[in-house]
Amino acid sequence: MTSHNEELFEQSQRVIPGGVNSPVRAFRSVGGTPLFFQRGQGAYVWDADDKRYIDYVNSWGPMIVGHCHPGVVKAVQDAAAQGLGFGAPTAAELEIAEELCRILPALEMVRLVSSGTEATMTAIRLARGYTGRSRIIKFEGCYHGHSDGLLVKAGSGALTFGQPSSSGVPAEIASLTTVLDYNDAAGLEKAFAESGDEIAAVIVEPVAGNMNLILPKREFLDAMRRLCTQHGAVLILDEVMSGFRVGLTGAHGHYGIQPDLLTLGKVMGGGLPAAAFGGRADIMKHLAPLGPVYQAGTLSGNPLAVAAGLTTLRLVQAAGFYERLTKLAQDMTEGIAASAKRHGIAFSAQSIGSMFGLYFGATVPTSYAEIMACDKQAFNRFFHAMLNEGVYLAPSAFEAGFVSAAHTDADIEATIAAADKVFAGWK
Ligand code: KE4
Repeated sequence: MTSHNEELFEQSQRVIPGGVNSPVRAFRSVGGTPLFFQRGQGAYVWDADDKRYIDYVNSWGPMIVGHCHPGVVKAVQDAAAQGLGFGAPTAAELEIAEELCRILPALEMVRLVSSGTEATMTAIRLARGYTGRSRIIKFEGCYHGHSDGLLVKAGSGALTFGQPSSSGVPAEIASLTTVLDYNDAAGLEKAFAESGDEIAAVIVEPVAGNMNLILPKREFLDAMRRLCTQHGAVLILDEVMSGFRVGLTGAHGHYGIQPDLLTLGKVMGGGLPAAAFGGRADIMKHLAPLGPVYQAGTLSGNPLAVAAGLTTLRLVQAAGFYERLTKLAQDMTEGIAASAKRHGIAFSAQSIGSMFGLYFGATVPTSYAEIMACDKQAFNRFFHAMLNEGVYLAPSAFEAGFVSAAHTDADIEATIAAADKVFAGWK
């Protein structure tokens, strides 16, 4: 019998390029037919054939309290009853801005936008406007959304397609972006030694999640902070994914590194389109209408997205919230890795807070090159085998995974059991 996913995908491809509204959803990297989800509840999602999966994608990070959390749904419904959008300031936008600045000491001021791409694109423009310089530094495998200057050796969907740089990005734009190796402090020192006075900003995922999960080395983060300060460059920490996922104060709080600008998204919108950028007030005051750096957005601060985000931000501050998610992610990665070891399969895994990485390679990767040396085909085989067992992992070897507060110990045990069954039949 034809799957309804297949029918929907076949029809979607006639009117939507690739049948999807974001490339990584197309399953091109792992093969097969993408799943069309009809509903989510807690830790679970159901596809068009009404098959249930334990969800470790969490809509790519936002669903940290689980799908359809009653408090989030009610907040959105209550906001909707008052109006879907005004294009004017609302008290709720003030409330979420104050909450963000209270939770994250890196934020003296903050502005809301509707996507992580907008947040990072604007942070780069702001850094250029503030410094009067044009060059930016990013790191291979890091993904910061799809603005032109950042689609240069990007991660996530761009990396997944093996086309790290996008066509349509003028060479003149790409030439202003220097791409270095993640965790290579010496490379960063060299770049600043050569052209430190030209560098407007360094943008980095302080915990990388778009080439799979890569943790930063201490000397890498320290060099970045020291060199940006020394040369007057703006340090932008892109925590669109890691923010509120590594812990309440993100990767910058976990590692104790102070950015000049910070970008946020995903969790802070609770699944709806809300993102933000912020940081030092002396830089943020260069933004229109105060200063000469322009940025705008019809939907910025949308009341429904703010309601979902603010409710989520309150829920994640519950006592023990992150301790529990950290343990769930640790138990799962340790359980799956132990199973792979029992079955003699070259596999490793790690987690930080509610994020995790699964790798078909004997040791946990610490760089883009080590990620690329992992067995992608083995991951793809594992992905589909786990899907058959009712476990939905990210449909790409180049993505981090996520647990939510709705996942239970039983879900983790079921996931480990599914992996053990898959590994038992691996040879
Ligand atoms: P959006 O424009 O997709 O809201 O955010 C872009 C972005 C910026 N910075 C980081 C660190 C990000 O992870 C992202 C988006 N992440 C991907 C998943 N790896 C979004 C999924 C997709 O592209 O469909």
